Amino acid sequence: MNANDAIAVFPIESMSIQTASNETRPLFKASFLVLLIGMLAGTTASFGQSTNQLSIDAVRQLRLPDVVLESVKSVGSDSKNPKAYLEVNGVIGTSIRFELLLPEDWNGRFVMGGGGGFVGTVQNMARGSVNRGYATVGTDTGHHDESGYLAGWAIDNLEAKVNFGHLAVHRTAEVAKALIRDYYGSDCKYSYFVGCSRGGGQAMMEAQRYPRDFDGIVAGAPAFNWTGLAAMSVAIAQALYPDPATLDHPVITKESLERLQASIIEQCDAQDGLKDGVVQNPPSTHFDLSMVPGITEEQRKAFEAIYRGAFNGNVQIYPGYSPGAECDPGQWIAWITGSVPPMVAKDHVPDLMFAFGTQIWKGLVFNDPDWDYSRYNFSSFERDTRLAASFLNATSPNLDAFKARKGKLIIWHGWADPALPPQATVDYYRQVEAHDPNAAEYCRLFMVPGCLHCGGGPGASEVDWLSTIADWVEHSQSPDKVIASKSESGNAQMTRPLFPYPRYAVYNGSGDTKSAESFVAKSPAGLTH
Ligand SMILES: [Ca+2]
Repeated sequence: MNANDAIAVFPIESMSIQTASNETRPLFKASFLVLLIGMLAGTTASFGQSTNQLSIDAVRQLRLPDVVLESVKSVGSDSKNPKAYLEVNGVIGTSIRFELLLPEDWNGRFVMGGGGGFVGTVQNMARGSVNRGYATVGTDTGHHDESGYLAGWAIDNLEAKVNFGHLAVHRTAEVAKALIRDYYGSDCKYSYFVGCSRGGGQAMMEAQRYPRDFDGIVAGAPAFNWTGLAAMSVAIAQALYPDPATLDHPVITKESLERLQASIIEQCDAQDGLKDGVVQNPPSTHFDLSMVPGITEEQRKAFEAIYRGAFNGNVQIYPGYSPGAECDPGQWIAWITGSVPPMVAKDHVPDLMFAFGTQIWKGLVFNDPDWDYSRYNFSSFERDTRLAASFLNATSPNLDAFKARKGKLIIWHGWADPALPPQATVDYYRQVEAHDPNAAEYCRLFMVPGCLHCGGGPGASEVDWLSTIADWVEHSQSPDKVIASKSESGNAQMTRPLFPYPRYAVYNGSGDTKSAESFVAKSPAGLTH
């Protein structure tokens, strides 16, 4: 089974994404429907670009260094895909596969979409943008693995590791730009990268390591500190599954999760001025775990470990999850607490974060498929992970080169993310601000209340991020306020404003609670702007 089957066992959301092979995949590598809906609904106008497109046979004859074009085909328009486009599949180097879509009616722009998990199949979270006239590309990051959460492919394979870490996205972007130039007879006028989860980490890596690749970058719920995430996952695994032989016996039960959720809503929901099932800003919310009734001491300690994160002595390696993130117990079971019986039976992992955490150590850090998480002592963490961090992590707050080329970066993260602790993203952004007090001129963070991993949840989290970044890059419209919506069957049921961190939205006390108009910005110091 793969991660998608795990979620079929514990249904999360009816999210799906179209992969390169036109199959529909649910979940994390694919839980970006929200993003795609936003893109499809976008308003950015077309350039009406005049182009000199090559014939399909001429494209087949193109020769690029170290690139093999495996297939070039024409895809006609239909009710699902209103734009006709050319689909180019190829391989860069020994193993970096990509799929590039070149619309007939091109808007002059290029967007690359990220992947999820360990990727392993050609994935493009921005694939739907072809219907808005974008040339768009995705990659498998240089290895093949259908599960998306296993890393056996990385063992003793430095090339695969570096490709996954950063090189595959960069090389794919360069090759895509070259093919765009050849096909249309002109360079793309603007280039973007949009990703979430692993794709959010790819986005941050691009801004830090290859600042010339993209004019605008959107990093959603980013997996950007892989060794830190691996430490956090194993610290939690040691608390939740101290004995590797009993992965089918979770300390935390569904009933205890429901009690935790009910207690958090009771304690925290109204603290932001509105009882709506959403904790608006967890850092300014008081929550007392000892007040949760009906859970055992062992369960309370396990919950503490989830909120605490990973430590080496007194030094925090990575933060834990934020109160309010348990708003969907099924999500916590699938991602954090387990146990998902088919995953245990097939891959001997109880949940997804256990899988990612242990697989990072086995495949990317120690090259040892038999490594035992239960005995790991974090005292040697820095030394153990130095090499892996050098190609996996996008943790540098120095965005000077990206700033100098006038790039714009939007980072966003759901406060109710059950996969990647949102506090880590906040901590990173504060480092960026410490490095450059004027960082908001080119890099902004939006924290999304009640938003699960990359979308969904009780809050309003649907945002057309591609149009938002394009307006910033092309029209200098800085995102001072972004309207997020929550929709059902394509109709917006609720809208809420998002403000750049550290400000957040609070209810004005009198207006319609479903309307963004009824919310104002608040700074943590308590000043209303
Ligand atoms: Ca609330």
